[in-house]
Amino acid sequence: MEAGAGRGLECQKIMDGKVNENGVDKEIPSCCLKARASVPESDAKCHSTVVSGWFSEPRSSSDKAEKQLYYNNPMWPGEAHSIKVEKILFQDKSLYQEVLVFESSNYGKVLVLDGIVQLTEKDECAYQEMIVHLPLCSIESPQNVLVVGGGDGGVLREISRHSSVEHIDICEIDQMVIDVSKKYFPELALGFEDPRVNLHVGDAVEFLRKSPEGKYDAIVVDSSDPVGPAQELVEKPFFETLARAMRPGGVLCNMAESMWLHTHLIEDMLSICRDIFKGSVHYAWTSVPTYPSGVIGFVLCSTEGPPVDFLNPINPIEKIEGAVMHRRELRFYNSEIHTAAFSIPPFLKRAVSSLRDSSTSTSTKGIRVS
Ligand code: SPD
Repeated sequence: MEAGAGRGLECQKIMDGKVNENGVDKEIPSCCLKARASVPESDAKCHSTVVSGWFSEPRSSSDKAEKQLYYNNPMWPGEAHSIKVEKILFQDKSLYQEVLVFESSNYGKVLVLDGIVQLTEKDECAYQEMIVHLPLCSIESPQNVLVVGGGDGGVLREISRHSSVEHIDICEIDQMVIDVSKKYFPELALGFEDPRVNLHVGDAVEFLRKSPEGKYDAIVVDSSDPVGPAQELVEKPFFETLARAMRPGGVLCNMAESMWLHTHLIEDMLSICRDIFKGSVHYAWTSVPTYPSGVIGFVLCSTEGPPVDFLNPINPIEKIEGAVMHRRELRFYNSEIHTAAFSIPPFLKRAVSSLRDSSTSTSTKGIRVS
C-alpha cells in the first residue's frame, strides 16, 4: 500500500479533473472519474493512483493474474468503496483467510478479511448492537445464546448487556481473527472477558450437529459474506441445523446483506427460512457506512412455539437494568430504532415477493413475513 504512495503523481493530475485524449485536454466531472476508476485494472489507466494510500474492497489476492478482479468482487461487481489508510497495523494469512488491520483517516481502525471490510471502530456499533438486540429484545429473559462467527467479540460485548443470559457459546472458525481483535480492537474483544462466554474454535456446522436439540433461546449468525467458505451459511441445510438447535419460540438473527445489492439473496434466504421456521420470519436493516452500499440487513426468525412479535420488543433494552451503559453506552440501538428497522421501502417490497404484503401475511400459525 505504502510502496505505491509516491507513484502516479502525473496520474493524480488527471484525477483532479482533466484528462488528455488525443492531445486535447478535457474536463472530467468527479462522478465520471469515479466511474473510470471502477473498470478493471488493465483498462483503468489511473488505477495505481486511485489506490495509492487508499484501501478499496477488492477480491483479495496477491496473484497478478487475479488483479483484474480488483474492482469486481462477485458480491458487488462494478463498485468499490475506498477508505484512506493512515497505517497498516497487521497483515497475515490464517488457515482460512487473509487478515488485515489498518488505521484509517476517518473510521478508526479497520478489520478486513479476504479484502472485505468486516468492521471499523466508528460504525461497528450500528451492526453489532442491531444483530444482537433485535433478537434478544424480542423474547423474554433469553438465557442460552449461541454466536456463529463473531470472532472479533463485538457481538459478545452486546450480548453481555443482557443480565438474563446465563450461558453464551461462540463458535468461530479462525483463531487469528480472535487474536488480532484482542490486540487491535480491545473495545470489541472485551466481549470475550465475560465469564458466561464459552469459546469453541472450529466449524459451526460441526458444532451445531453436536449441540443438543432445542438448547438455545437465541442464535446470532455473524458471518462474513457468502462467498467461499461462508457460502453454506446461507443454504437450507445450515438453517435446518440452526432450527434444530433452537427451543420452541427461540429466535435467530442472521446477517442478510444489502437491500441495494442483494435482493435475490434476500429473497432466497427468506424463502428458505419460511420453509423451516414455523414461527415468524422478518427482514430488518441498519445503516453501516463502510459496508457496500452503506446498509446491511438481517433475517429474523422464530421457531414454532410461544409467538414472537419482532416488531414490538417484549424485552426492551431500556428496561434491562444497567444494559444501556454496560461496559460502554449504547451508540445506535434503542427501542425506537428496533421497530423502525423492520420498515421495508417500496422498492424492496417490489423486488422481494415475500416482503410485498407485510401487513396481511399472518397465517393461522402466526407466520408473518415482512
Ligand atoms: N460485507 C461485510 C459483512 C460483514 C459481516 N460480519 C461483520 C463482522 C462484525 N462482527
